[in-house]
Amino acid sequence: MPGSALAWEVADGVALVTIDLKGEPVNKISRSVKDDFLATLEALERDRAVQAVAFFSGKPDTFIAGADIEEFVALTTAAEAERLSAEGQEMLERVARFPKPIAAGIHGTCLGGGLEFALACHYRVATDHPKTQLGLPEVQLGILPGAGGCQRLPRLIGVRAALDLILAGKTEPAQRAFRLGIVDELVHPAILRDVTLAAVKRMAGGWRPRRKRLGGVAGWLLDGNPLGRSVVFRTARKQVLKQTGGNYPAPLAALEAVEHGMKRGLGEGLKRESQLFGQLAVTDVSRKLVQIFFATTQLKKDLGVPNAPPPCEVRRLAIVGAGFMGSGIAGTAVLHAGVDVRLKDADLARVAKGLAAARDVIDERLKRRRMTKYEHARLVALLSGGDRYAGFGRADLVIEAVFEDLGVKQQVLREVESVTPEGAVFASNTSTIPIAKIAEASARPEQVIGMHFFSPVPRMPLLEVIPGARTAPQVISTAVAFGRRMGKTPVVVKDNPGFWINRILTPYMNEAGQLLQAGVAIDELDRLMVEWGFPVGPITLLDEVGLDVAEKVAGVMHDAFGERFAPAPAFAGMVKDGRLGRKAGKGFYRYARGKKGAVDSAVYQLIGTEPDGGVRPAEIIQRLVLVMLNEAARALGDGIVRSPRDGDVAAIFGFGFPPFRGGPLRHADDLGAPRVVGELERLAERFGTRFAPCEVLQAQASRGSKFYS
Ligand code: 3H9
Repeated sequence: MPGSALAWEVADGVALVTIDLKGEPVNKISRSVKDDFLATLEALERDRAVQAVAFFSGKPDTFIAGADIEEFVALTTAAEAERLSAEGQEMLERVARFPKPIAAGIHGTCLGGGLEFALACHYRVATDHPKTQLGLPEVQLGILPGAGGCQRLPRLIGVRAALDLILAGKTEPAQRAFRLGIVDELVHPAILRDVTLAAVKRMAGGWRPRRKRLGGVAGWLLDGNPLGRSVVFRTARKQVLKQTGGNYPAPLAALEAVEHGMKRGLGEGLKRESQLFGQLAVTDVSRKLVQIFFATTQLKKDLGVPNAPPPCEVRRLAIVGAGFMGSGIAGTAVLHAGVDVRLKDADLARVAKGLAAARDVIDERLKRRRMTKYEHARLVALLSGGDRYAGFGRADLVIEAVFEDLGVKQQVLREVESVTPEGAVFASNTSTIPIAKIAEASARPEQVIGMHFFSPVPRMPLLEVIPGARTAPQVISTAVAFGRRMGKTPVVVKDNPGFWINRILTPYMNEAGQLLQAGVAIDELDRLMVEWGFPVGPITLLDEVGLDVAEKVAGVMHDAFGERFAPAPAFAGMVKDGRLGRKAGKGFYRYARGKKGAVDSAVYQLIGTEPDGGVRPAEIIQRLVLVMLNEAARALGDGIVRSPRDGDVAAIFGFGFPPFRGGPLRHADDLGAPRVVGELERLAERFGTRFAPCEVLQAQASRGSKFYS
């Protein structure tokens, strides 16, 4: 069909169908693509020369990326969204019941509606290429697999394994999808076509794939009978409630759709699935999560400067400082960017420890069976180290992760510049020191930049990239592009004390200290903020970051911004008492063998308070949230981030600002500037000028404007 996303040819009784959305980077299923599918199926059914059908993608790296997200977010009512889901299900029912064998030959990402399509096919072959990833990520968009995924996946691989994938919105590499039984054959990309065609031909001749029930006796006990399944559903529900705190409706709805279908049969299951899809698609939570998806997608293409020059290629990375940060950066760079990494520290014992820690990052992947032994051996061989600058002569990028002290950092910078090529980029992993200050010691300040990683590096997705006043545009694009290769989300921020994350986090932490002083219990503070949607509360976060580190940051911020950032007196005695947090085994909480225990009540004596329940929960939340929103608005006004989009994505990825609230600036929009300003003014009257509403919010309140139009 001219203009269709699907094209086909028949050879030897098999129709080879290629899906390729012209002018689009990925294949996605929109209404018009669905119509193309239906027309194609119709023609293939009629054509007597066709005995079997094989589907492939015409895109190099994607099979099908799912339903068209833009299409379902445009829907305004639950009824419309339910209809969209029901139509998708009908189309895939047509595939599942097609009278001739249909196989999918999968190479590249096969997600959401794309995997649901593949599940409806009668046979699946996937390539063992790293780009081939399969999953149902719908819950991450606040919806559920609404084209039969909640029904077909558990029937294929068992309820336990299916829930594991669906409820977390996980994406699995092809090897694991094969082990789980999602795909029938795993092949090298060179033979994908031939193997898929051979399989459908065999099926046309009467052969049927025999799929083993996976999971052995335990699998049968839990998955293979209704009693076992009810245990599985109960356990899963408990876990979901614990993980989502009731803030994300999609995983619970997905669970309901799966359970309904397993109890009442496929037809009833499909009906419930589309009803629930309809309800979820128009929730505010889903809207927020979709906005974050598009914001991060936009950021992927942003090199951090207007008309960015192409980044320099980084083949060798050198790192100075083999401590916790340096080794984390080394392991992550090898794992994700596959570059040669040279680690240097003052003595060989530290280097050895750093290399072992970097290797742990790679080993972890092997243990979780996310890579082959061969791939593991190749990556481990990329790591090396020493106590001299040997090997730095070939470095394209050097990241220093030494002690947070200007003199030490400048000394390292001078040494590095004397051993690296002219064009090498020098990046400082500083959390507080201005890049322009560090660059004062440089012979080539245009090559100096900040790359602020968050701890622990392998797990934390954000990277703040900080150009100094003289940093060259190409150095910015190089740092951004390399951060992205490391699997991070880089956000370019202004060279200003605390950059973005510490700027907005410090007032929040200080306010937590004020509340402790006012008699709020440590665990109550944490519990309230977790219920509000943060992954951990402010006091647990302090213990994780380390009170010595937090104290240092707080001091720098106080010096830079004055009274508004006055450190909370409650924290003053903690460091002196050796209560540095988790790493010291004691902070606000007790820690035993790496595990967090109960609140250490001795802390109250140290602070000089007794928890007395004196501040109402609503006021605790209001003070903590508004102090952060106010500073975020002010910092945006100061140009610390380039846009509300960058600020919100960074807050979500940097310290887990609740994604379903869209970020601090989006949340301020939701509350509305007049309300935020009014509440801040009332708080300022009671507690002082640290709550005084910033100019940006006041201007918005008087003009009726917002951060996002
Ligand atoms: C679903 O399937 C619901 C069903 O269960 C039921 C329905 C009834 N839709 O990320 P990239 C765009 S929900 C619309 O830069 P990469 C993306 O915005 C869906 N657009 O490439 C970007 O556009 P632009 C479940 C989409 O190689 C361009 O494609 N699926 C979609 O780094 C390139 O994207 C998902 O959640 C889409 N589904 O990563 C998967 N997918 O160039 C979402 C991509 O104009 N997608 N675009 O800015 C992804 O995770 C990544 O895009 C992917 C490619 C891994 C596929």
